[in-house]
Amino acid sequence: MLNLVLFGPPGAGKGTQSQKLIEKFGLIHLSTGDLLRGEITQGTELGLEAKKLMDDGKLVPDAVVIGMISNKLDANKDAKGFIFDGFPRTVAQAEALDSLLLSKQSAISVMIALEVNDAELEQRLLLRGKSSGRLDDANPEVIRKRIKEYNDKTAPVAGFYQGQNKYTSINGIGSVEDIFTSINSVIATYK
Ligand code: B4P
Repeated sequence: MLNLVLFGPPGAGKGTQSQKLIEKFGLIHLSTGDLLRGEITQGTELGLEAKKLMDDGKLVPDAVVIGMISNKLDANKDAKGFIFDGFPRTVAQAEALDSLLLSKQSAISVMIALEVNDAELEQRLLLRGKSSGRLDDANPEVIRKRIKEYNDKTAPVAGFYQGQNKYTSINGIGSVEDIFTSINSVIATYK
């Protein structure tokens, strides 16, 4: 089973590269951001709670996202593998993911981190905000708060996978195709 964690700050290109990886490897794409936005669109109680936090650039509680991922793993028992996009975002989420996969006799194959500087992130997200309608992409102050949340709570997750010798970082600046080629080179060494 090929289980990839795509890692990086908001706007690093995780969602963009995930789309290409799904096509190539036939993996199931699990994006906690997309799942949360789906709850918001449906107007569920969970979605209403999550929206307040997301619009303010904050992370949603661990228990909420871990529960969503657990349900999706159960619903896709025959998958060839998964791309975890935007999850895990805290060390507690990474530990929970390991336990969930272990209970299914599986494990993360590799974490691939996309390295992009803050100025480029801000520019990309503001650009996306013009067409996406996402409130968290529209305001530079909220974008900076998201990057701070990433540095405070999410960046330590890299150390978690480094400890398991499963961490690789690549340059996330350049054309989408060139970055995809770099990701494929990493995957080739873990397949
Ligand atoms: P996400 O939906 O995960 O949003 P993101 O990090 O902003 O998106 P992503 O990184 O995938 O976007 P991409 O770079 O592809 O999270 C949103 C919010 O949900 C979080 O702030 C949090 O509140 C909540 N949340 C989600 N998961 C959570 C969790 N596990 N725990 C707690 N809370 C959670 O794209 C960005 C832009 O860059 C696009 O416009 C794209 O076209 C562009 N781009 C991509 N590659 C490029 C390149 N090479 N060059 C130029 N532009 C590029």
